[in-house]
Amino acid sequence: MRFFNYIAGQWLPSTSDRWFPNVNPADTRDVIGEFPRSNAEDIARACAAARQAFTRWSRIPAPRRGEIIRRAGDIFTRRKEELAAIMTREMGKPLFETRGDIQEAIDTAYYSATETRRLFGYNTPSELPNKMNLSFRMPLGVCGIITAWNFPIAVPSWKIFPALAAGNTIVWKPSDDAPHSAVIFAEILQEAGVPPGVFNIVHGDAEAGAALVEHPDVRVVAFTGSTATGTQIAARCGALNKKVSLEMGGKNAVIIMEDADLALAIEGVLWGAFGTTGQRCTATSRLILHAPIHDTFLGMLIERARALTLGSGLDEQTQVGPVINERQCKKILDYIHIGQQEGARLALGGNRRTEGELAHGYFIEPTIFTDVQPTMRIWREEIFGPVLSVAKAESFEHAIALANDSDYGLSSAIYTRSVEYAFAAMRDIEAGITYINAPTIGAEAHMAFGGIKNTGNGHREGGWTVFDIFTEWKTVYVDFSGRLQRAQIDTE
Ligand code: UN1
Repeated sequence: MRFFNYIAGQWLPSTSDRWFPNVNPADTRDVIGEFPRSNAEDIARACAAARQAFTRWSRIPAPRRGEIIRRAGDIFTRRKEELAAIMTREMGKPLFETRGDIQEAIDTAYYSATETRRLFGYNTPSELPNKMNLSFRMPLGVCGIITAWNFPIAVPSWKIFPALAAGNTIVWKPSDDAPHSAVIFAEILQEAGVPPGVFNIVHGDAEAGAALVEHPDVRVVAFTGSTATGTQIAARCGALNKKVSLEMGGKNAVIIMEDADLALAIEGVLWGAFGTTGQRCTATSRLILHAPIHDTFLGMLIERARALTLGSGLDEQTQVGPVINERQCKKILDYIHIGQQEGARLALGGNRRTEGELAHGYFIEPTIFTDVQPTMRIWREEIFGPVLSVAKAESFEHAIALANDSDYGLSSAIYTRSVEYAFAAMRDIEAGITYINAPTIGAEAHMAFGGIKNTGNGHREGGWTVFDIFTEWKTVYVDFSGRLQRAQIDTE
């Protein structure tokens, strides 16, 4: 079956007439369909449609746009089960997770719809008499959106709904590992009443992504993906004077102190490290254990991680699905090899699993390395797979220092019953997000989401902060004095 780009409200093939297959990572015999491998010409068509649609869309009263977005939330709710199965089939994570992914988009739709009544500007006294100073938010125009496959609906929704709410139009290049979910996104927006041209999808790989970044009509690029790609995009956007918002890698640490509720912490670490098969930018990939509980906790953790059920995400029993593709599978196995060579101790897992049905997919066992030193690559580099590196901390200060010894700064967590440790950690951990007695994953739609250091470039999606990405400020001076008043000069 062939799927198409969505441009100006129509389903169109690429002018390249090239296609890429979309394959189920749990069973590569299962080919979902072929999608257009689009080029710069397709991008130009989509941008033209988005540019043309902008004037009308941006002038619709924001709360009316909000009604359309709210309707999209309703349709996502209605199509949740069907869409969850589509997502799981193309990107692997278990159904209970894809349902959650869609719920995050529903929450974001309702949140964004509500914010259309609160796109506040501000006013302030003028320094001159009979003059009023106002500021309000303006949409930018065409937004270029480029996303990853691990949250095929939620993460795009963090960008798409607020961008639309603010009055922008969109060209979206979804991941080529999750293009079918994007097709459903378009169907839903179409049914909700988003006019043709306001929202466009161009499928493809880096060629289409690069063309989108370059296109002169695109005023802001919002990207979620690897730090390597994001950094290149930022460089181009810098040269082209475009606004750019980046959500990139993570190497998220959890600290478990000796006074923690260990049973609770085990649940948090298992979910943080092996949920979504470790393929989240917020995944727990570093575990810092306070020395007094190091051995006990590790024993408990290994026992529980060993019992996790691997399999197709379409099977309701499955706890850990496949990794996304051959390339990632190889990369993760390479890192496991690197960890062993570096001298870390492989305490659990480490292998690709190929018995029975698993032979047809990309399954890697939950893997735990202990005795990891902060200089090791497995401690420093984002692996994006089910691999957890464990280090021992002699004290609270040591734990914080280990957590902060990272080039990334997205999510973090501490398990403790101490008010002193908890509040010091909130202040001292260098990350965009810190959880107290909860895993590193679990962002909510109405809270700012993003990270510091190599994780981002200072922007925050989620919450009202996302409107800083998708709007520009207009400053207005209204002089009703009836005479020329020169600022800074006519001060008497
Ligand atoms: C991501 O991995 O790109 O809090 C986003 C979480 C999810 C979002 C993850 N709600 O982990």
